[in-house]
Formats: sequence, C-alpha cells, structure tokens
Amino acid sequence: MWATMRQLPFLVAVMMGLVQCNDQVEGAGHCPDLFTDVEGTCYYFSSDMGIEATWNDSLAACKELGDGLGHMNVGLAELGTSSCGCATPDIKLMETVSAKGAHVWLGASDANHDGIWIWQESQQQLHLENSMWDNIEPNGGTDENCLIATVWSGYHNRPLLNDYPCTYTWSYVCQLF
Ligand SMILES: [Ca+2]
Ligand SMILES: [Ca+2]
Repeated sequence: MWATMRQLPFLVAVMMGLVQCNDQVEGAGHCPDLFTDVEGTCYYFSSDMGIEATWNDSLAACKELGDGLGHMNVGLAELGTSSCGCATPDIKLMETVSAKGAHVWLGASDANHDGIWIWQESQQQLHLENSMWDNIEPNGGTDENCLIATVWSGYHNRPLLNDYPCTYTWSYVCQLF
C-alpha cells in the first residue's frame, strides 16, 4: 500500500507526459522534430520540405531553426568534426544526402581567402586534399566560394564536394552542434 502511494506522483507525472522514457532520450528520438539522427548527430534536410535557398539564406535558415528550438546551436552541416575523429559519420551523412537525391549546401566557404575553405561553425579548415572533393574541384576561383555536395557526381553512393556560386539556390543540410 505504501509503495503504491509513493509511486502515485510518478505515475501521474508519466500520464501527464512530464517524465520521458529512456528510449526517447537516448534512442532514435533524441533529435528535435524534423531532424534525423545520422551516426549520433542530428541533421535537418531541407529537401524533405522541398525548400531551396542561397548559401547565405541557408545559413540563416539553420540559425532560425536553432532559435526556434530554444536557441540551440544549429548551423550548416560540416564534415570532419565528428567526436570519433573518423570518416564513417561523414560517409553516412553523404549516403543519406545521396538517397534523398538533392544537391545540398554545406557549411564551408572560401569567400575570405580564395582556396582556404573554412567551416563556419567550427572554424576548422576543409583541406583541398580531402578525398570528398570531386575530380578537378574546386575550380571556380573567386566566382565560386560556397560548398555544395552534388549528387550527380555520386561515387560509391555518396555525393562529392564542389565549389559553387553562393547565389544559386539549392537544398541544404543543417546540423545540431
Ligand atoms: Ca573560391
Ligand atoms: Ca566548382
């Protein structure tokens, strides 16, 4: 009887949705609504919503998504910043982009210094010897300063990186950092 009485507040809290089950916190549901878990990181794919934008507007849209989530840190997706320091999460992300079939903006630019590609959120450098660049890319000089992953150049079921004019409109991937 006493055990039942002590459990009552907990049971009421569960019924009111105030207590989350562990699998909601740690399982596939740990990402915010509209975000997808890829190898433990949460991404938003604008192609799911049929949304395209310029690179700058894509970056702003990611920030707005984060603001709408109680000022969480959301920006255009980056490669090479996984906690494991391995390539697997990047490849899984690219395979997901490939499956969705839309070119996407990612979060690096060389607008400040042509040929020096900097990820916006981490301020890490995307090196030109990265194997995810497409053949002959980057090739646009100062006319192409924003990073896109193009599905037309798919290799082993993943898109490859290309520098592109920032004012084109494409889908984009936001990442919860
Ligand atoms: Ca450039
Ligand atoms: Ca290019």
